[in-house]
Amino acid sequence: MKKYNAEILNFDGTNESTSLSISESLSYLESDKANVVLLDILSDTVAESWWQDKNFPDLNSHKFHTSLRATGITLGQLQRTEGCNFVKKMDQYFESSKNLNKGLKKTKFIEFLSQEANATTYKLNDEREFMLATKRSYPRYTGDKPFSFAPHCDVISFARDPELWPLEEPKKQYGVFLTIQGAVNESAFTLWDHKPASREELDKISKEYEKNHNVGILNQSQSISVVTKPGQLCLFNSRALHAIDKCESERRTIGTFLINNNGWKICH
Ligand SMILES: O=C(O)CCC(=O)C(=O)O
Repeated sequence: MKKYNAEILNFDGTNESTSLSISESLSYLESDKANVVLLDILSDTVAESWWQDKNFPDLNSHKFHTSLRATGITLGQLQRTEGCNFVKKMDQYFESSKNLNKGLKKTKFIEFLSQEANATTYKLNDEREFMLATKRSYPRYTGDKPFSFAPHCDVISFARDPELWPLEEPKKQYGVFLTIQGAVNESAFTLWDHKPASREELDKISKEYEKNHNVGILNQSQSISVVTKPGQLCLFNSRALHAIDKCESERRTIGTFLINNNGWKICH
């Protein structure tokens, strides 16, 4: 497997420059030998061409994270749905994934992860596959909150309606995003050493942030803040809280999640 210039970052402040493949990077994360891995996989011009790929759908405003635009319905949106709306929303999600994945499978980003992580599409059953990836755009943010993407975590089992949610907790889940363009103010990606235990805790943290523009527990947690460069792939444990600093000009990324469930599976 191809190796890339790599930076390993840890909550205790230790960093190491080395060279790693995607599979090795995932193993480092799984064994807690790394908390964040950065890989220089592309030049900025090639990264831009991956963004321009016609197989991605158009960007839309994000329903819950309003200072973010993304392509397609994401699992996070589905996880917030409760009660009688849930079945309808789930049907919509899987219908849209089925349609969008036809194109997404042909994107360079998904071809790359499929080959280099030996990853396949995560499926609920033969009929229902999870969406593969999104493009994300953070437009210039002029509000008074510190983040363009508020502190959150991505855990496939964290649904608000656990009775209806069809997924058990998988063993591991990692976020993977490719930076296409940074913001002028060098807004960073921050990962905190705090993993909410439940959806309820995550919702409480989100409410606290909305109210106070600050989250108490994060002030006491170790963290890693990094300004990712165009063409750089960032891999991290998405169960830990993470956020994107306020962007004073547009920032763009392409990303998804990898789940270790008898081999790496892609879902978003
Ligand atoms: O794509 C990004 O900029 C941020 C990644 C992130 O926060 C996520 O994937 O949950």
